[in-house]
Amino acid sequence: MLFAVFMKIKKELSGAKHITISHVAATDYKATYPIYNSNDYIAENKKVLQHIEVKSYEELRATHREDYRNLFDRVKFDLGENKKDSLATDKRLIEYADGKADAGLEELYFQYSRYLMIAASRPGGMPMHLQGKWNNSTNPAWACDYHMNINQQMLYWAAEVANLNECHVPLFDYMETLVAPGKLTAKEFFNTRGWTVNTMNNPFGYTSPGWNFPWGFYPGGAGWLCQYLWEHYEFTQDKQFLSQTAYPMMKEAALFWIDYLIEDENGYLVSSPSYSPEHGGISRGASMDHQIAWDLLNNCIAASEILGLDTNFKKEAIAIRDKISPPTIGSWGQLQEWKEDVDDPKSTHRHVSYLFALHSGKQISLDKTPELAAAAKVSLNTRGDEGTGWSLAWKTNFWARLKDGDRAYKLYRRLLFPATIKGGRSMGQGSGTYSNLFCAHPPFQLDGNMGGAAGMAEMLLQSHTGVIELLPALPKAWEEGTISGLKARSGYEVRIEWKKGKLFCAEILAKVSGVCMLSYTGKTESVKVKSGDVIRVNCDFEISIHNE
Ligand code: FUC
Repeated sequence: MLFAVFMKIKKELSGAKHITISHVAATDYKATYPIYNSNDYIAENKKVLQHIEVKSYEELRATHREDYRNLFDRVKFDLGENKKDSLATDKRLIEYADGKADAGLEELYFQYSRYLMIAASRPGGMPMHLQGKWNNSTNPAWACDYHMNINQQMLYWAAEVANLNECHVPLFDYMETLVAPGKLTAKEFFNTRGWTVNTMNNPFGYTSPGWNFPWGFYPGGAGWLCQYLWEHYEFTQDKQFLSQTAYPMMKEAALFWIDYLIEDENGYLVSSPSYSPEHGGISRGASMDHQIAWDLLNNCIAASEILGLDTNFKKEAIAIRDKISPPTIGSWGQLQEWKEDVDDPKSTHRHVSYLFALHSGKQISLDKTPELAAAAKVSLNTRGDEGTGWSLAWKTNFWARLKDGDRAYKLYRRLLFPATIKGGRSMGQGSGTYSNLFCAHPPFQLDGNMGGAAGMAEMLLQSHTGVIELLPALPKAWEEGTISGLKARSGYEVRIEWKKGKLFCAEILAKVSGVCMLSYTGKTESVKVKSGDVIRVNCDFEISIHNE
C-alpha cells in the first residue's frame, strides 16, 4: 500500500525539497465481548490525521520525544566505569559471554527493557504479548498469543518497580475484556462462579482450555493475573483503581477458586483437577494452584479491609485461605510440586511453577518462612542453571528473592548468552539473547527481556514483604553503582548508591503518608513519614527525614 502511495507521489510531485507522509492505521477491532469488530476505523483515522496534519514533522518529533522522555528519564542506572559502549552489540555479547565485565551492557539491558515496554504498552492500546509489536510472521510461534502460565505475567514484572506504572494499564484493560468470556469458561467447563482463563488467550475472548491437552489446561491463569492488579495498587496507592478496577476482578477470580477447591481426606482444600504447568500429568493438588489461590484470597482480604467493604466475603475468604493445602517439604528436602511426594530430583524442566510462592508470590520468604525458603533452594538447585530465555529470567528472580546475589547474577549473565553462538548451551539450546538484545527462548520472546530487567531490580531493591530492603542481593560483580527512580510498594521512590559492595547512601521519597519500614543487611528501622518527605540513609544505615 505504501509503495502505491510513493508511486503516486513520484508522479505528481516535482521540485520539492522534502515531503512529509502521515500514516494512520486504525482497524475495526474493538475490545468488547462478544463483538470485536465495531470500531469506526475510518472516523478514528480521520481524527488522528486531522490532529497531526496541522503539525510539522519537527513538532511531531518534539511531542514524541517529550512523551517518551517523560517515562524513560524517570530511572537512571549507572554501574560504574567498565563500559564498552563503542563496541557493536553482537561483539559485546560475545565478549560478555567470555566472562569479561561490561557494566554498560548491563545498564543497557535494563533500560532497553524499559524502552521496549514504553514502545509496546501504552494506555488505550493492546498489552504486550509473546513477540509484542515486533512479531514479523503471519504464523508466529504459539500464535504470538497471550500465554497465561508464566509468559504474560512475566511481561509485566518490571512495570511497577521500573517506574512505568502507566504501561501496566493495557494489561488491566485487557483483563477486563476477559471477565465475561472467562465467566462462561468457568461455568461451562468447571461449573463454578467467577471467571478464569487457561493457558492460551487471544484478543477475541478465548479463555477455554486449549489448544491442546494437557498443556492448554490451566485454571490458575486469572488468579495469577489478578496479582498484578493488587501490585499496581500497592505501588501507586491508587484507591480509586483498587475499588473500581482491581477489586471487582479480584473478587470474581476468588469466587472461582472458592468453588473450585475441594476438601481432601485430611481436611485441606485442594485443587482438582489440577496441572503443574507443562510438567507432570493431571492430578489432584498441584502446589502452584494452591499458592495462587492463597495469594489471591490474601490480596482480596487486604483489599476489602482497605476499602471497608464485603465483611462476610472477607470472613469466608479468610476461612478458605487458611484451609488451603500449604506448601510442603518432601523427602529429599525439596518443596513439593504436587500433593504427593513424587518430585524427580533429576528433572531440569524449565517451568518452576511450584516456587510461585517465592516469586512472584510472597507466601514464602527467607525471613518469615526460612524452612520453606531452604526447600525452595533445594528444588532450584536440582532444576539447575540452564533453561529457555524466560526460565533463566525467572531463576534470576528466584535467587534474588533468596538473597543470593551471585547466583542471581550467574543466571542473569546466562540470560545474556549470545543465541547466535553455534550449539548454544545444553538444555536451552540457543537460549539467551540475540544481537539486537531481544531475548531468545528461542524463538524470540519478550518475556525474558522483562523478566531479566525485573530480576536486576530485585537484586537491588525488594519490598514485597512490607519492608523496603536496600541492596538485598547485590552481586560481587556490581561493586559500585547508583540507581534512582525505582519504585517500592506502599508509594515510595528510591535512589540507592553503593561503593565497594556496600551501601553508601539512599534516598526514599514518600509519595503518600505512612510508616516506612526500611532494612539493610538484617538491620531494620521504621519511620513515620508524610507525603513529600525524603528519608535519607547514610552508609551506617542512620536515618534522617527531610522535607524540602
Ligand atoms: C509456555 C512455555 C513455552 C513457551 C510458550 C510460549 O507454554 O512452556 O516454553 O514459552 O509458553
